[in-house]
Amino acid sequence: MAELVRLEHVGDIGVIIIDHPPVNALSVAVRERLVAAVRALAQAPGLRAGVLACDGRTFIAGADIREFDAPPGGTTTHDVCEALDHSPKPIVAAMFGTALGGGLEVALACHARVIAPEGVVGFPEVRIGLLPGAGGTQRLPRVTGALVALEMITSGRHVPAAEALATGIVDEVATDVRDAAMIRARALADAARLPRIRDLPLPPVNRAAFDAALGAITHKARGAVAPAEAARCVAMALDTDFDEALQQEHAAFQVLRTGAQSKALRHMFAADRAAAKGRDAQPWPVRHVGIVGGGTMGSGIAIAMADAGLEVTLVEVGDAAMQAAEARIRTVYDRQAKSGRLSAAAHAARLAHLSFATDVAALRDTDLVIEAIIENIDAKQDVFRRLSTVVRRDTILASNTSYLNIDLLADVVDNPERVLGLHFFSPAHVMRLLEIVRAGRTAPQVLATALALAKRIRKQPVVAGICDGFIGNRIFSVWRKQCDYALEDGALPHEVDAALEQFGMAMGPYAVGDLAGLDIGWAQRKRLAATRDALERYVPIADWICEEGHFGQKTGRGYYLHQDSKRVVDPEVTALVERASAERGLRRKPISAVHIQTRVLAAMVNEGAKILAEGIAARPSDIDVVLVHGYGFPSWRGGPMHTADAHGLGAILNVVRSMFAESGAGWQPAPLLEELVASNRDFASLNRLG
Ligand code: T1G
Repeated sequence: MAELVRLEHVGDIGVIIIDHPPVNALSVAVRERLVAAVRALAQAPGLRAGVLACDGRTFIAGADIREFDAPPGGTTTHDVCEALDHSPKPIVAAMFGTALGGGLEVALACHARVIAPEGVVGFPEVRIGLLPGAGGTQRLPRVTGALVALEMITSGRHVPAAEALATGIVDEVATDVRDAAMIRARALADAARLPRIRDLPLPPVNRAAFDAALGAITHKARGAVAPAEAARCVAMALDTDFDEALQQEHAAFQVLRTGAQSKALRHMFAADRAAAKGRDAQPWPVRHVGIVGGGTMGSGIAIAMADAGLEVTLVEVGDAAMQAAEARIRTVYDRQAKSGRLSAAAHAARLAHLSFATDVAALRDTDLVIEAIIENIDAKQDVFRRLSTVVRRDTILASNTSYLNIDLLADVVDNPERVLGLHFFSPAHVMRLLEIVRAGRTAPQVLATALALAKRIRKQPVVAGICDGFIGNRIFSVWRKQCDYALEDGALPHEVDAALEQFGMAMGPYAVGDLAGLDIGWAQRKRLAATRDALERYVPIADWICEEGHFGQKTGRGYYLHQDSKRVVDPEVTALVERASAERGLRRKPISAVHIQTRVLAAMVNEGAKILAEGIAARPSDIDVVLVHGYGFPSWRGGPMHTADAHGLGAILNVVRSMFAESGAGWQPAPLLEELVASNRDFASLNRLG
């Protein structure tokens, strides 16, 4: 096995090289060897200076996340920074790829930094519920200023090389970073200079701006604790001795590392990657994507594909619809260009990837076609029939349907193995979740191709089996019922929304419904009316609102009155809610936020257990990924299945049993949930098997 860390003599420069694939993460073993290499460099008579470099695809991408569950021990990243701080010879970091977290902290403890043009730096720790725990909150402000450091550390964002140079994080951008770093190291040795960031005075701070930024962080964090803790540490740079501040930063890091939120966010880090893992099959190349249907979804999908540099041909029925689709897409790109998010060159490149047609014959040489027309199985089957006479036999045919049976589409084409579902979430060029729906005959290579495409278009994929609503919409339709029951029992829409926003959701279900349009759900309920279990408790409030022609924001009224882009309580809806209670013979009583939160969670988990037992989802963490990336479930809780484990499955099962006693049909406890409780296991034990 290649050496994890080696010291190479290149003339009078010692090049310390880390080789720890895949991302040169700082494991304990790497850290130990890194300290030894820094000391060996110091003692090597023929070496005047050093370079810290990495083999492989990136400079150090941070501490090894897999070690955070183990008790701390061994050489820490702080020890590495201390060794660099005390090096008698200048050491220059040669950065490229993603120099993140502990990797950036180590680089900041070097005497200078060179980065490759496509390299990025950043402190993403808050995204896994942590904070930079090896001096990042104290060194970064000394080069960028406290306000810039506060934003970078509490947002966790990646900072491109040019910005890193402009803010003083790096000293040089160079194509051959190792070479440039050696030149810079030799120059420091010649000048007998050992510049250390810890010795720099903090640049002047606009206290009012800093305090205002501090105040905004907690609100933006929506229940996540790490950003505020990280901010508190950055604030120490203003008035606390460096070494004292390092002690306090390290203590704060340890508290977060062992806390529930970081455990949940580290679970999500692993869950996202498990869901995206390809199977053994080799993916096919995808260069040219066809899209049938240029409405909101089709246009959004076209943008997502063009953003990834794919050729896109969008087909609509007739010139008017085609031009409307083109205008819809151009509007998005023009807005991005106007806001500065898209350069003129990138704007032009994206539009150059897009072509529009009114005949599916234009899709002849596509590698994949995604149908995104109305949610009507007959219309979709027609499209698939026509496509299979036009495209190659190995062109993958996908439907963006959110609940229809993909097998019925595979039935009407030759070579049904190439058919699957690609369920995007609106707006498709923004929302990260992509449900890849595996049909009964979908070939492994087709599934592998979809997973590879998801990574390319920066989507978070989850493979789902076929059922009504796949994973996300099926669970959404179930826990929404618990919210409707709460309305009949005594709550009002804004109270239910407030309870779930307090739980950490971005928006409550009634506010989301008004935003997305209530007519979509209404059409679906009417579609399912004939098959609905007559014994199921059915709440008619949403139907009553829709029967008034109130579909939410787009009509100015839904669950709320929408005035000047504000949501206000609608007394007529309150009257409808009270009427529903009366017609069910219920005496309304106050419903607590905890009651609503617990019922919603139990409903999600119980349906999730049924989905697992039916093989619709491969593992519980896939369900967490769907709810977090597609439905606003707070990531710092780790998704419903992880939250249930933390809650205790026995307690969840008791709530499900009381829901079944109260509301009957549809609320039977899932056998898998009962089995896990009986055998004292949790959903995490199933993730390890998945
Ligand atoms: N530790 C261990 N493994 C890691 C890792 C890490 N930090 N980062 C990535 N991997 C694995 C990942 O699990 C996957 O493995 C493979 O690398 C490719 O990752 C001390 C406390 C670097 C931008 O938070 O953001 O430093 O599944 O699929 O899309 O104060 O990975 O193939 O077996 O994501 O090209 C701070 C987290 C840690 C960076 C690459 N650092 N990683 O993205 O590939 S805390 C982070 C990422 C810290 C200090 C603090 C991304 C990436 P496998 P990938 P990618």
